[in-house]
Amino acid sequence: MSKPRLITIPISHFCEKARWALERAGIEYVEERHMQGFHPFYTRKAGGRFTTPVLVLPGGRAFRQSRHILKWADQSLREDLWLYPAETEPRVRAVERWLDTTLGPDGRAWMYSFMLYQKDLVGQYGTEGAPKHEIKAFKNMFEAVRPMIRARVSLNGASTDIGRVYDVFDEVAARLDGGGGYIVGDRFTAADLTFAALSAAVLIPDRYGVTLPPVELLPDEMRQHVETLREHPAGQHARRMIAEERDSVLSPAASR
Ligand SMILES: N[C@@H](CCC(=O)N[C@@H](CS)C(=O)NCC(=O)O)C(=O)O
Repeated sequence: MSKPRLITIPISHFCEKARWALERAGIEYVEERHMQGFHPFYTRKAGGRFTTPVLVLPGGRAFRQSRHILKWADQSLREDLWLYPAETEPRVRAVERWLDTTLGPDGRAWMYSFMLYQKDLVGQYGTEGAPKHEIKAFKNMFEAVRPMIRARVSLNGASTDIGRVYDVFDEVAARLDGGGGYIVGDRFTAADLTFAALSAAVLIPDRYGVTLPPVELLPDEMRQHVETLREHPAGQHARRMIAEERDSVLSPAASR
C-alpha cells in the first residue's frame, strides 16, 4: 500500500516538527527532500503553497501546515498519547501557535543571519537526502540565492534579534516553573514537541532529522549564544524532550 509523502527542506525545523510527530505515531511515510529554491515546484504540485512541510496522503489530500500534520498524526495514537489531550487542547494549541509565530521564524532568521555567510557549512550539513543536482546547484548559486532566502526568512516581521528568542525561552521557563515538567499540563504534548523542534535553529541539537554541524564549527558569536541557550532552563527542557521523546518510535520506523 502506498505511504503518505512528506515534502521537506531537510534542514527545516518546521519539517523536523512534522517528522517527529509522524515517527512518534509510528506512521510510515516517504520523505521527499528538496533544497531551498527548488522546494516550491514540489510543494505546489502536491497541493501546498510555498512552504514545507507538506504531507500528502495516498488519496491526494494535502496538509500544508505543520500543526495540521501533528493533529492528523494523533489519529494513529492511543488517547493517552495524543499530542493534543482533550482536557488541555485549547491551551496546547495556543502555545503551539505562539511558538510557530515567534520562536520558529525569529530563531530561523537569527540562525540564517550567520549561516548565509557560511557557504561551506551550509553545503556540508543539512542537505542529506536532497537530489544531487539540487545540492550542486544550491552550492553553485549560494551567493545568488542569499537575498532570496534572507527575504523569505524575514517575512511577517521575523527578526534576527536574539533577544526575542531569549524572551520566549524565559516565558517557557516560567511555564515550566509550574512544576509538572511539561509546558502544558503534566505530560508531553504538541507544546513540548513544537518548542523542542523549533528551538533547533538556536540549539543545533545532535539528534535531528539531518546531521547538523558540531557547535565547535559555528561562528564564535553564534556558538556563544547556542551554548548559553542550551544551559537555559528552557533549553534544558528542549534537550530533555529530544532525549526522552524524539526516539520513542512506537511502531516500525519511518522509511526514507
Ligand atoms: N506555518 C508553517 C511554516 C512553515 C515554514 O515556515 N517553512 C519554511 C521552512 S522552515 C519554508 O518552507 N520556507 C521556504 C520559503 O518560505 O520559501 C508550518 O507550520 O508548516
